[in-house]
Amino acid sequence: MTSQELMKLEDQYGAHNYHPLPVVLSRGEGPFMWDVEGKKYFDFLSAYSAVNQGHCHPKIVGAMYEQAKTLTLTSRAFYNDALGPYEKYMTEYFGFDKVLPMNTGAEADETALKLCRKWAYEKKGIAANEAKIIVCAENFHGRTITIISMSTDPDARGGFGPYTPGFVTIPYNDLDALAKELEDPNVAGFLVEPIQGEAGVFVPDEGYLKKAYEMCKAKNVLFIADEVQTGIARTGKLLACDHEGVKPDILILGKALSGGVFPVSAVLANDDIMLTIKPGQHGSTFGGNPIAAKVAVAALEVVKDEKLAERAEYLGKIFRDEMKSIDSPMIELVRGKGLLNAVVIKPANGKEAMDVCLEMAKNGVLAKPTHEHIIRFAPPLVISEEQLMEAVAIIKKSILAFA
Ligand code: IF1
Repeated sequence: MTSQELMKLEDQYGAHNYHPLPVVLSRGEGPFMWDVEGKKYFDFLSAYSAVNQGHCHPKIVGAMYEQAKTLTLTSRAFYNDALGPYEKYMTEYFGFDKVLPMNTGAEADETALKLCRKWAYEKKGIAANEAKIIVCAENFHGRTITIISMSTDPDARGGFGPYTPGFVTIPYNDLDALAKELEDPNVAGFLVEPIQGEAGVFVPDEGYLKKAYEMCKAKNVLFIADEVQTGIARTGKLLACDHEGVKPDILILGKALSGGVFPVSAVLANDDIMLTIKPGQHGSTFGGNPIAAKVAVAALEVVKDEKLAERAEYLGKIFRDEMKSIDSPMIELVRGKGLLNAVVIKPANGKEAMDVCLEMAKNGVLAKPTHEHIIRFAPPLVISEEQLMEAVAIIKKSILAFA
């Protein structure tokens, strides 16, 4: 079938909850994807940072294939022989006592919220149903009812009420606002993205995370980091929190934990927090399944073996310098960390970010606008310097096409 026919099928039979770029992809390898007509593209979205290890990484896909032939799912009603070794590997890798395996990022965020509340009642001594969790404006943590209850985005939350109570919203990157809310003894946790992804790759001031962490500690409040998008080497360190030497009380991971081959998410914490959830109080049919366990170990090994954090750090600097050097009035601002970057586009001659993305797609680079005027650039971290420069040339050419 042609791209046109396939897009028509989605339009006719699929819910209209997305507005994709008109490109129909059928194959991926490393930093590249191909459409059904055989046109080759650089992937500069990486499935929102799920494919950090590159498309169809042979080691990760191999692990999945081997396990899929052997045992796929037992549920947690029984033990399986892949989960324990994964949990040991995972906790040692990130330096926590325990891991709770889930599937999607939203589920892992929900898990972290439940864990925080349980800890609040059992350890902090907050009265039943009084616990509050501080969240940031413009956050993105997923799509469930509770998570959209924490959102300030009218598209994400509008029309889906009534909302889950128990959240307090403060502006991102605002320590004074945090200090004020931390005065409330019923506050149990502070949930934060180390860099706000959906908000347009908003990087907070240097020292923000460190100071916020210390302020939480002083008030016996859990610092909960949503590293679903920023984690696993994307920003130039294994975790974005590592840039400031912060070790969260609760760490949330997803996306690239599987290299994008399979939904795998996780929540990490130490025993004093994690063991407040007892058997029967939380779980999931698929969480901790043997395929996920094997895939996640392989995906994390690739991150270390191929030094993806170091690559992201090095290539990110080059990328931002190249973007800043483009001589076009459309480039308003370039920001990011590692290979999680954004270019803020100033509309010119009636052309805006979406037009730039369509022009880039035509020329062989796939990226997506967010918030109308921001383009996110986040290639797989396995991209070589030479390939990056090739893509940079395409991006430049596409932006200059509107000069
Ligand atoms: C979509 C955005 C990115 C996340 C953080 C949890 C989740 C996400 C920090 C939930 C998910 C996604 C989901 C995707 C688009 C995307 C996104 F633009 F919406 F904000 F990446 F920037 N925490 N982010 O970024 O994980 O349940 O989806 O596995 O289409 O909704 P999930």
